[in-house]
Amino acid sequence: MASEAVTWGRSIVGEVMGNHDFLPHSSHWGAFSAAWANGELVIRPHPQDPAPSPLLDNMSSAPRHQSRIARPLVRRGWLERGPGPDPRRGSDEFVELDWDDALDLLARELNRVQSIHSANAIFGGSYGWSSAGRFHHAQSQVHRFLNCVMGGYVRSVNTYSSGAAAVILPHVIGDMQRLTRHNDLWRELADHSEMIVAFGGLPTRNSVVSSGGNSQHVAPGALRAAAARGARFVLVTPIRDDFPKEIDAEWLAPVPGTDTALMLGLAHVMVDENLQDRAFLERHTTGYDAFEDYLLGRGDGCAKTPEWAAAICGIGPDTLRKLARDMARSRTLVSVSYSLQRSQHGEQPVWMGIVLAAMLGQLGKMGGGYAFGFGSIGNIGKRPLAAPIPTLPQGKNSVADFIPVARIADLLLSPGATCDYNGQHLVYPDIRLVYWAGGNPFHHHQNLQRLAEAFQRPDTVVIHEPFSTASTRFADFVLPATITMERDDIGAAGNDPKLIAMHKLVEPFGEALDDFEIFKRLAQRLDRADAFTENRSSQEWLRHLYEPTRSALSTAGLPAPDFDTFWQSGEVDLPLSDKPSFVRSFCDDPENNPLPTPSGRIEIFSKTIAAFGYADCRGHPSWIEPAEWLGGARARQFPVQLVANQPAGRLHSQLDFGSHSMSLKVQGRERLRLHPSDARARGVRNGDIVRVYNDRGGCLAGASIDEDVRPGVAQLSTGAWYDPQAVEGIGEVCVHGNPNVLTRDIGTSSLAQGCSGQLVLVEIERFDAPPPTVTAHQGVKRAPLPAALAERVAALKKFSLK
Ligand code: PGD
Repeated sequence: MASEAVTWGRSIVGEVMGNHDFLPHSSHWGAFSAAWANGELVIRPHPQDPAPSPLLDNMSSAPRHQSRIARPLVRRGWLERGPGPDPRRGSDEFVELDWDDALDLLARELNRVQSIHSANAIFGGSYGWSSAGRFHHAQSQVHRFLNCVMGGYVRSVNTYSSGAAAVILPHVIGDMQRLTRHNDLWRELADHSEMIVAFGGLPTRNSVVSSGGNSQHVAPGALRAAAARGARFVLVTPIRDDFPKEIDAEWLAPVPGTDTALMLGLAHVMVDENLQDRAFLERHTTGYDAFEDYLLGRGDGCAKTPEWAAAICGIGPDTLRKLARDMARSRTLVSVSYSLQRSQHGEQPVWMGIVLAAMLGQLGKMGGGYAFGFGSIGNIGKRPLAAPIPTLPQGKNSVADFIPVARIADLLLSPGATCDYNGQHLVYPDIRLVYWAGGNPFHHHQNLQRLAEAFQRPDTVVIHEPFSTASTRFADFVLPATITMERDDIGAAGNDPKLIAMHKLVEPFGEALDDFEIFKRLAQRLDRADAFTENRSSQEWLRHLYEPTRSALSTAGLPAPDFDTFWQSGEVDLPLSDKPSFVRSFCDDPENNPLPTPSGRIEIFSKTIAAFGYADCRGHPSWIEPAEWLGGARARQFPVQLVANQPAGRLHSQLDFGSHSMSLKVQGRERLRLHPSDARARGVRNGDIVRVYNDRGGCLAGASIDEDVRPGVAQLSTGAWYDPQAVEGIGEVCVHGNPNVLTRDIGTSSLAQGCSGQLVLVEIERFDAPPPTVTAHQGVKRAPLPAALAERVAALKKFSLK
């Protein structure tokens, strides 16, 4: 073990603050140590983290926040009427039950659904980031429970983050995980790139976060090093701050959602001026000719000239010409962020970015080529590990049915309907029970009003949550879960060089239990405890999951401390792989290292995709007009393009009440940024409350006037806890500023059906009435169990489980 790690661990374990030890722990936004003192967590970032995240500040008040759930809650209407669709779900009151009663009722309901409708009627996709910690990872726990105890569940595939890319990339170049997680891009950028053209920017607000942990935030340092060496950054984004302010960069602000047209304009210049690398295209790609026919308008009579592109994207043709020439002259990295593909036809810019990099002939070269998701999440661009990290086995799912993750409302609303997906026709099963742990669908899904309707359809909805998020209001069973600080765990992530001993920092709130413990007690009631626990306690699981890592370290001849030593010292350094990326191996020797695509090459034209016959995703990248963009007819009614992107003050909706998150709000509401010209046209001043609306819904937000936003564009990040209230004169709006009341619930295309929540057309007006109080953080409505219902609970419990 590295000596620094030993020092850090020991000093933390030994250091006393008042009567409290500083103990190591980890989160998606950084490793830290903390002590629980005077009702607050006092937090110190990991000493080796060069740029700790301010998101750590959100955690201090979390353990005892008023939105914590102390006892199991069951919805009153469910207790009175039993399972079944119910329009009151979402607005009903909850009653408190003790754990035994709540779990007895739930075990009976699980048993009922499984025996009458089968495991195909249980939706356990349960999407969400939950918390760092490899054992208590809520999604893994719920999947394991449903597989080992219930015989399976209808699952979801892909993520809200990168659903479009995950499906298109394997057709074009290879698996997304391998492409994004097996490289050393931050170092290459610092040392080699001459020009970085970043479509969607390189937002450090996003790269602070990594699922599972991010003990070292390397992005700011790498960007500074590249800038100091003279690297040139060109940011193609409607919002200038998708990049650190202090580093010089050129800002091109296109009409949102038009990056593919812009890239086609660049490609046209390359052909026109013979700047493309024909030898690279010849040896490494397939289908270039068909694409060139489209580019030059040989088939459709429309050449994708810089003038054509400029009319769509709003960046002048001369600027495009110069940019294309400069890209061809320099060692250029074409970077495409996650955000670009989180909108209708989001597959296209991901694909077109690869084509551009291939035309430049720079794929596989140090500091050049193509990057996807670089800056969108912390561990992309960091070297992968050469040792396994602890992983909870999830068991075997015997149910074949699945949905692309963002089709949840369609699934619940339309059993029996079909959905195109990646060449398949999926049929939505009839879902009777929804089980969620570790996610907040009433933050993350699009068109929340439609989702509310969808959640009223199943017989029963179950959620495990530490906090009273909006999603808990739409459940029948709300089971209080611990937060990571209330339990021991192991922190690790695929591209992070440290395994962290996550020590319990504080006693659980109220009667909250770990997800594992809740599932164990349910499994006992269903006579499947052994299948779920394998007769291990949670402490025994930690030791068990640590062992493969220890053994791999030992085999590699590296320091491999036993579990107790690891636990006491606080961390272990993990080795990094120095294998070249598969793209570099392919580029160096394409004949011997073919890509995992049908042709073994980069597919500029994909016969497979063309054969699917989708109008919204053709055989080569193309510009397809989205339904909601500033150049379309709908913009006459709703003339502002809202960018609903990731928040700077928190991860998604997590710890929205935390001090850093709250410090970025305006009058306690989510900040909406808009250009001075748009504010002036609407009589909006800095700090005003505004109503943001379209024909789907509306929300209130706090205005912040800002030249860093393109005219005609506004930005309202996701994650403010959904707080719908009836407001006189305008009907129901989210008074807190959740943009997903506005977004459209459609897939990116028939190919990937990814989340398309990033862009939506809206109108904005000043809200002059007395502003309604934001209640989102106050906790769910609950009451003690009334006597009449206590009798009903007793009666329900008499039904045998068999
Ligand atoms: P989180 O806020 O991280 O959001 O959606 P996601 O559902 O992941 O929710 C995690 C929940 O888990 C929190 O409520 C937290 O309290 C709970 N939790 C934490 N630890 C535990 C635990 O140990 N046990 C249990 N049971 N619960 C726990 C994020 C999703 O939103 C994502 S990934 C993206 S990229 C999307 N982005 C956009 C977007 O760009 N634009 C729009 N309009 N919408 C989006 N939604 C998506």
